[in-house]
Amino acid sequence: MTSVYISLGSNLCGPESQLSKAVAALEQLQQTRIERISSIYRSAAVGPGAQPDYLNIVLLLATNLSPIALLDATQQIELDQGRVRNIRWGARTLDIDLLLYGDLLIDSLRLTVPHPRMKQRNFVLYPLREISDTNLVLPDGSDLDTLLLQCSELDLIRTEHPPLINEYSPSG
Ligand code: A4P
Ligand code: MG
Repeated sequence: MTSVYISLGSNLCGPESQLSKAVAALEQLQQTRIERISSIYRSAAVGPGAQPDYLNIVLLLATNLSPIALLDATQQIELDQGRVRNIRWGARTLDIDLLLYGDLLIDSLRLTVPHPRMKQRNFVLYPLREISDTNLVLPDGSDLDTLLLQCSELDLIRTEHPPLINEYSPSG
């Protein structure tokens, strides 16, 4: 199985319940197991216009699905939860991004891995650090601890929400 990190974000229609529904759907994915799940982080929206704050989490999966099969599955979960694609970076019920797929570098029409914007985003890097045991090294040689030094934690709030699913919380 391959270790895959994904990020989930929501800023519409009850973000916390959107995230827990998505986690429940991911649990049902064939050939895939949820290994770790971060706390929920709140941050201001990066994107156009006035938007509600986002809630974000990062998950570690172990999967036998190919990258494209996993993208198909996660896009279906987005659609099932009422995701409408209109404005880039507009508000959304659910966004699932593939961050890292093992050590693969992917640059195809539908999929770029590592996710091209993950290195600048505190709402991705901090939860990623929370669920990784060691200093992760990305396929391009950059490492998570160095990326974190360059990425301000400002305005990122680790929330007190209970873990989405108890047995996946890193501490429990
Ligand atoms: N795609 C390519 N690579 C990937 C990948 N690694 N993972 C393609 C997932 N999808 C990938 O995505 C557009 C297309 O990207 C997909 O069809 C897929 O084939 P989308 O989800 O339809 O559109 P989008 O999310 O609006 O665009 P984009 O550029 O992916 O946005 P981001 O970078 O995902 O940013 N602010 C806060 N605080 N928290 C957030 O989570 N998220 C966004 C979305 C903006 N601002 C945010 C947050
Ligand atoms: Mg996206």
